[in-house]
Amino acid sequence: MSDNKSCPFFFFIIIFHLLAAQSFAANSTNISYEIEPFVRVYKNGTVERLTGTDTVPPSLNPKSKVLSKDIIIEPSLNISARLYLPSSATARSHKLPLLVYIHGGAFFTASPFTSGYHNYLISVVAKANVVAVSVNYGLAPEHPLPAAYEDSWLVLKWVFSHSKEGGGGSEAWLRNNVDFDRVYVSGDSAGGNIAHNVVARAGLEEISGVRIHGLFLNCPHFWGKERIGNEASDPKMVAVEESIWIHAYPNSTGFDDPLLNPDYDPNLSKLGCKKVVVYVAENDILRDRGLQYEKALEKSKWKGEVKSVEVKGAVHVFNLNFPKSKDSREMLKHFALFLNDKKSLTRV
Ligand SMILES: *[C@@H]1O[C@H](CO)[C@@H](O)[C@H](O)[C@H]1NC(C)=O
Ligand SMILES: *[C@@H]1O[C@H](CO)[C@@H](O)[C@H](O)[C@H]1NC(C)=O
Ligand SMILES: *[C@@H]1O[C@H](CO)[C@@H](O)[C@H](O)[C@H]1NC(C)=O
Ligand SMILES: *[C@@H]1O[C@H](CO)[C@@H](O)[C@H](O)[C@H]1NC(C)=O
Ligand SMILES: *[C@@H]1O[C@H](CO)[C@@H](O)[C@H](O)[C@H]1NC(C)=O
Ligand SMILES: CC(=O)N[C@H]1CO[C@H](CO)[C@@H](O)[C@@H]1O
Repeated sequence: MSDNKSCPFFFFIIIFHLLAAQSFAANSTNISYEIEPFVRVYKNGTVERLTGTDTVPPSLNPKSKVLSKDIIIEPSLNISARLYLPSSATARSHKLPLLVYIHGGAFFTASPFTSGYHNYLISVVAKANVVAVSVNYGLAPEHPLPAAYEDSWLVLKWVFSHSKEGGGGSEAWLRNNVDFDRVYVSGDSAGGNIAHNVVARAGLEEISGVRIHGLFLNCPHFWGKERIGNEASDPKMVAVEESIWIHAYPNSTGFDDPLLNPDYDPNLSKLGCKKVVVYVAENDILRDRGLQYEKALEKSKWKGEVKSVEVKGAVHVFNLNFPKSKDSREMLKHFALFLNDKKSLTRV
């Protein structure tokens, strides 16, 4: 479903992760800091986003007939979302699963409107036959963390305001087409981090009507103070990961903040869903954290099912970069089965 053209945004990320750019902190005296390939922030406050700005409007996708539209959810905070409806939803009125998707971009860049994410959501909605809400949360540095967590939580509550218990919600695509017992949350990279944290919050705050069935993480951005696995072998990428967190969340408690390192979350056992899949890529500095996340969940007394899938020879968010590759097609198939609650954990 996705188009053939390589998406500059993801492409840059790959180049970056492969070559580990020479310097992440720029030298020009006018630059406050730079995190390649995401953002450059000047001392005078100007923010330049280096990637993720190639946006496309919502549309009726001619091939899949997936329909999309943009809506404002909270005008005072400028929180919006792009909604997706599969072709089956317009023909019949049976209820479908709902995917709440949270995009990546190091907390600093990209949006649901970035072409790569738009194309990806279309491919998922068509393949899995689900309704989707792709969250447009506030980005650092203008909106430092925890803004993205708060914004995404607000969107989740808005979603569930359309359920029977939630009442109120007036978005017809959700009211008419969604089965609120089959809501899934997913995200990649920084979005995977946010996705985990909103589902964790859903387990702690019993908001009426909020029941999340599953969580699907793709190369999630977790980290920690101590080096684990192969992390130490790439000091440049370690520095980048640290720079991202320091600048995205100046007020965090550090690299072992439970928002970044679930090993230190005393409430992990209350994660608010029943099943989790975490995809990791072999050649990704974040691989070991993804695998560690599975271990942490298993060690906690969480009463759900967690499964990791490591894709050999793959790079960070490989499926977004190379949507047509065999690995990407298999992952999409797996994701679609997961969203339909079918036994999908055969491929390991
Ligand atoms: C740095 O800022 C000064 C003052 O605003 C300006 O004159 C100069 O052109 C800037 N240099 C660069 C490389 O942008
Ligand atoms: C801030 O600095 C950058 C780089 O020197 C310059 O391009 C930009 O115009 C400046 N913006 C303001 C508002 O001064
Ligand atoms: C609101 O969000 C839109 C979409 O992300 C963005 O283009 C716009 O600049 C934002 N407006 C304000 C006032 O921040
Ligand atoms: C950090 O916390 C302090 C105290 O609560 C607050 O005044 C400040 O705005 C925060 N900084 C950021 C970047 O969020
Ligand atoms: C754990 O959950 C309790 C409420 O159940 C909350 O007060 C506390 O802040 C949570 N701890 C963390 C680290 O999130
Ligand atoms: C020429 C120069 O000063 N390069 C430096 C730019 O910044 C990076 C990161 O701090 C340094 O590693 C370079 O040596």
